[in-house]
Formats: sequence, C-alpha cells, structure tokens
Amino acid sequence: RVAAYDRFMEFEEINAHVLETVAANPDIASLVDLGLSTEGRELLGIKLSNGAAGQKSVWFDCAIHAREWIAPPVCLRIIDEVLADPALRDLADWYILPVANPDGYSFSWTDDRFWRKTRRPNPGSNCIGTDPNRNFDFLWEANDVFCSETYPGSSAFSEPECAAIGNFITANADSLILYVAVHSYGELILYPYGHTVEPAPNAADLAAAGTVSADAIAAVAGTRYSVENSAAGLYFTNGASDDFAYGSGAVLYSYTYELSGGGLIGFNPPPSLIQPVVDEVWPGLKALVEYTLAN
Ligand code: 0X9
Ligand code: ZN
Repeated sequence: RVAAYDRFMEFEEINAHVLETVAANPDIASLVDLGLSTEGRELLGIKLSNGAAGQKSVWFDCAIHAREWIAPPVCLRIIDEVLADPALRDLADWYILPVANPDGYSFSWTDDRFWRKTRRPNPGSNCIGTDPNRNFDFLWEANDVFCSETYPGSSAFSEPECAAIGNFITANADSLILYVAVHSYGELILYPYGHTVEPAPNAADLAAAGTVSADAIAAVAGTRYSVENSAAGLYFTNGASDDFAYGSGAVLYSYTYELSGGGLIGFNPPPSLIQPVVDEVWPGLKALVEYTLAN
C-alpha cells in the first residue's frame, strides 16, 4: 500500500499504512509503539535504519494539532523517501510519527474539522482537551482557561500523547541530533525558544541550518519559508514540543515547520494542495538533516 497524496487519510488508514510499511520492509523498518492516547488509539511511529550500531538519529512528528491535516502526508513522504534511499539511512536513523494527536485528529474528521487540542476531558469544565503543544515539560506554565485553544493541561505531560513523545525523546537523547514538529500553516521554520527572544545558546547554528533548509525549499518551489526564533517571529509560548526537545538537552537542533497554505484555506486546504506542499517541503527537510548531521 502506498501513501495517498491525492486525498487526506483517516487515522486508521494512516496506522494501517505504517503497519504494512513495517511488515513489507523488515530489514529497514521497525515499529515504534509509543503507547495509547487518552481514547485508546495507538501512537504508532516508525524507525528506519541501516541497522548499524551507534548511528545518530532524527525525529519528525506530524499533526500534534488535530486540524493540521496537511502535516501527516509530509511524515508519510519522509517515510517513502528514506525507504527508497539507502544514503539517507546511512546519514542517521529516522524516527517518524505521522499522527501525534490521534484522538484530536479523528475528532477533526468526525465532528469538528477545526479541532486543535487533545480530547481528554477537563474535570469541572464542559470544554474538552489540552493544547498538546503547550503541555510539554519545559517551562510549562499553568492556567485554568479550559476553553482556550492553548489550554496547557492540568500539569506538564498530563496528556499521554505528549508524555509518550517526551519520554521517547529523553530516552533517545544520546543518539538524537534533530527534532522536527510539522505544523500548519505559515511558511515558517521556527527554532527555540518560544518563551524568550533572548537567543538560544546555538541560535546562530539553528538559524544557519534553517536557512539552508529554506533555500532548498525556495529552489524547488519559489516559496521562501522564513526562518525565525519562535518568540520573536511568531508569539510567546511555554511547553511547546520543540522547546522541550531542545531545552531538555536532548537535541542540538529543534524546529517547528509551519507548512504552506495561508489565508482561509490554511487549516483546510483542498486535497490538490497535498502534493505540491509535500513536494516543496521534502527537499528542505532533507537539506536540514544533511546539514545538521554534518555540523
Ligand atoms: O502555536 C503553536 O503551537 C504553533 N503554531 S500553530 O499555528 N501550528 O498552532 C507554533 C509553535 C512554535 N514553537 C514554539 N513556539 N516553541
Ligand atoms: Zn500546529
């Protein structure tokens, strides 16, 4: 089964695709089972490796925000490319999680196309869910605005999806070099930190690698993603996944990619945009991996 790029895939279809990919490529691919979401859906990632011991590794997750449907096809494209190219597997081991928020993603198919958060109930409130990208255990900041789209949860890692990702990142810190969260939209390559405009320790390297990636995207698409410190270029955040991966010391390079598709169609692009968006961002992600592994 090949991934579809002419239509969006439901959660069950994406997971079936992951399982079939692992089964069909036993020498290269293995399942990364991160456990269950709040509603009991499996968080299934994939590891692609040449099997050599001691390799560095890179991580990609997609659709931690439920409605950002253009993201999972990007993760599936990464899987396709790395399966097809041994040189990419010689660079690093690749970990890819196509749907990081399966409950929210499923709900965005069945009930509310623009759902963003997880689906864990908030005791004492009718408003459901936590913003998973405010729930990571790095400078997590409490509030009780349950109905907010950026409600950070009852505690850091209150969301099992975030805890699972965070624990995996921490457990693999020795090999991990790069963390990438794929979001939409905005044509942005964001790097830490989200909580301060003070430059991160290796901010110059983060910006340089991001610029190499943006150049590679511009070369194929004519679209120039802008490379920014998150807090300075976007807005202030606490508890985001990229800041956790970086701030915990697990990775030296950490990014959030905000894909193309501005304006009204941003969160709800037509299926005809999947292929062009995936085609433009893949060269940028490849260039990012090549650069960060070489530096
Ligand atoms: O606000 C977010 O979580 C991300 N934007 S989105 O429109 N996809 O919701 C941006 C997160 C960027 N990273 C940090 N601020 N650390
Ligand atoms: Zn997002």
